[in-house]
Amino acid sequence: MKQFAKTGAVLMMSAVLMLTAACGGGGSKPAAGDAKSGAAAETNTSTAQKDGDKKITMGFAQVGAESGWRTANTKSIQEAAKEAGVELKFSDAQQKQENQIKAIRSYIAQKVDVIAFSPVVESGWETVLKEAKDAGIPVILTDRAVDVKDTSLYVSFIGSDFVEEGRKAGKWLVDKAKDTKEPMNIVELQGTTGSAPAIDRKQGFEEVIKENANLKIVKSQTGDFTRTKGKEVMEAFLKSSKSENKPIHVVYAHNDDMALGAIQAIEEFGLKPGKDILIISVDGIKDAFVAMKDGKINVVVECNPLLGPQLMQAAKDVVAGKSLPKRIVTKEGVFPQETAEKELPNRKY
Ligand code: GZL
Repeated sequence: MKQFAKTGAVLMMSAVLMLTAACGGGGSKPAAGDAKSGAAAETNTSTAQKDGDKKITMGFAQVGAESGWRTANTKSIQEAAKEAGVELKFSDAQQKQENQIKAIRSYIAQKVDVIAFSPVVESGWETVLKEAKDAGIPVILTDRAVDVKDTSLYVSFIGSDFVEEGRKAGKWLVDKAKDTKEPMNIVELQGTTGSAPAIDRKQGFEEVIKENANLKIVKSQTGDFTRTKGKEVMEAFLKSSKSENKPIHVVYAHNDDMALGAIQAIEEFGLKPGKDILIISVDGIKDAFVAMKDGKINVVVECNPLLGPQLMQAAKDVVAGKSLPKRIVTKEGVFPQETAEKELPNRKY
């Protein structure tokens, strides 16, 4: 996300109005990629011709299906494509960069009108993005950013400000700890190593908690954004906390799926999540709101996956030759435990 600190051209768009349009018909779950050949399976969502416009063909290379957030993001993109009359070619890279690169190359070969993708990690994209540019195919980034010197390699980046999400998580904890003098040991479940959300959520959180010397990250490890790995890593944290006689007071999970895995580990260890150990999470999937209602998660920082309508509008604009802001930031909130019951019925993912 380093590049965006420089461009500065951030357009705050109210995502809620445009994004609620995304909810509607059912999108099919993408076929899982073929990990052996590395050729991620492609699914085509055919669409009816809309009011005489030339039908746009979009190639979308998705990260994978690693979390509830990702599933909602995929659904939003597929529903919005149908709604917008966009012919969608979709691939699931199973969280492997080489599969995303293969999918982008296949879209270039098929001469699609526009390519969009959520880069699984920040680096290693220059070559394939240059191939798309040389082929005259515009690229729109959604959800996660790339770290490239030449920002002309993509038209726009639509997604959250992950550093700000980390700051929001840190601010909640600093406020929670303001009246205690006791040290609070924090364990961090990081997202996918090298991914923009993992790098930036860590940066934002650390930037804020350094205000309070009692708040210390004592262990930090990737759980790759999945429940399974989140549980495994938390089990290891709990075991070493016992052997080192160093209590864990807070879990900061970079997404809800890892937080929910950590909750299982904490309960199996005989402790009460949300009470013996505070849980801070990011995303805002329904299961996290249920866990908050049950007192097991203390706060969730929202990260909105419903990017489909904004993406389709951006694709139409870029194919029509309109210029796009380099950075489109999605709006999102913070939900402490006490708001969960009231907010739960409003959750769309
Ligand atoms: C964030 C997105 C992250 C989510 C995770 O925009 O890239 O990836 O926080 C998902 O749940 O796996």
